[in-house]
Amino acid sequence: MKIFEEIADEVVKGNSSSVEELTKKALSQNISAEEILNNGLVGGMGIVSEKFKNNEIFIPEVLISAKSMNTGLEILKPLLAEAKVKPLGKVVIGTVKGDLHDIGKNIVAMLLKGAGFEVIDLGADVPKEKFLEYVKKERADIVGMSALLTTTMVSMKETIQTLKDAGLRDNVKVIIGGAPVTESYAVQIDADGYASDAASAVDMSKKLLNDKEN
Ligand code: B1M
Repeated sequence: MKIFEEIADEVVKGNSSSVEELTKKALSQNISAEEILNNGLVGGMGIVSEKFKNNEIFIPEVLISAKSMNTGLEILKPLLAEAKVKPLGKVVIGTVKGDLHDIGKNIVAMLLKGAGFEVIDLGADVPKEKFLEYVKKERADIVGMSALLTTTMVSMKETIQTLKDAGLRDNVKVIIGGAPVTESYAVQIDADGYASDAASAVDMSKKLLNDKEN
């Protein structure tokens, strides 16, 4: 449908006012909020995600597109809640204790939202007890941890141990990332997945969710 292409196109351009206008226009044409979300807004963020992965666009453009997607999402939210549209899965995400770097984590959170996940963002400097609390409280499918300092990476390991001690490790998939983090570190600390960038984090989260359900 042409209106979906138009919404996606404006998300890619990061044009919030057009996204708002077109989202309202689509609703006035009796198109469901779910279709507008999946085909328009998420469709647009999918293109953004690919372009980011291929180095065709960079962080500022991703942030502007995500902001415009959120403008549309805010309009649809009450309708989606009413229609009980089921999110893909629930992700609790945060930057680990002692670490204040949150730019990369925020991009990962935005792309996950854009891909249809419900994201509970705990912010930065998140202690292991808080990850545990929210995994329990929210019955999360996935817990995502970000670290930018070599000195804070150990908090990822400690958080996984905390989940194990609470008997919850098998209920949740763990994905980690951040500049100093590597795939081999993920294996070493018994995480389920590692992603080097935000778009790969979305792909990995979808894979982990699939593994969890099967
Ligand atoms: Co800091 N800092 N910093 N810093 N900082 C680095 C990380 C550093 C590499 C700079 C350097 O020395 N060359 C260095 C770390 C060295 C190390 O340990 N390896 C460093 C240091 C030392 C420090 C301080 C200790 C400096 C000081 O005070 N002496 C201090 C620590 C504060 C603290 O956290 N307790 C500090 C402070 C800061 C600022 C507050 C000034 C600021 C952060 C602001 C903020 O985030 N709100 C800052 C910044 C901006 C940086 C650099 C310049 C940029 C980081 C960034 O945002 N990159 C950084 C140097 C660098 O990386 N070149 C540096 C852009 C971002 C999009 O990339 O976060 O890697 P990134 O995220 C990517 C991927 O890694 C991945 O996807 C993202 C998007 O593609 N990813 C995930 C991230 N999280 C993921 C989670 C996933 C999956 C993928 O799954 C859940």
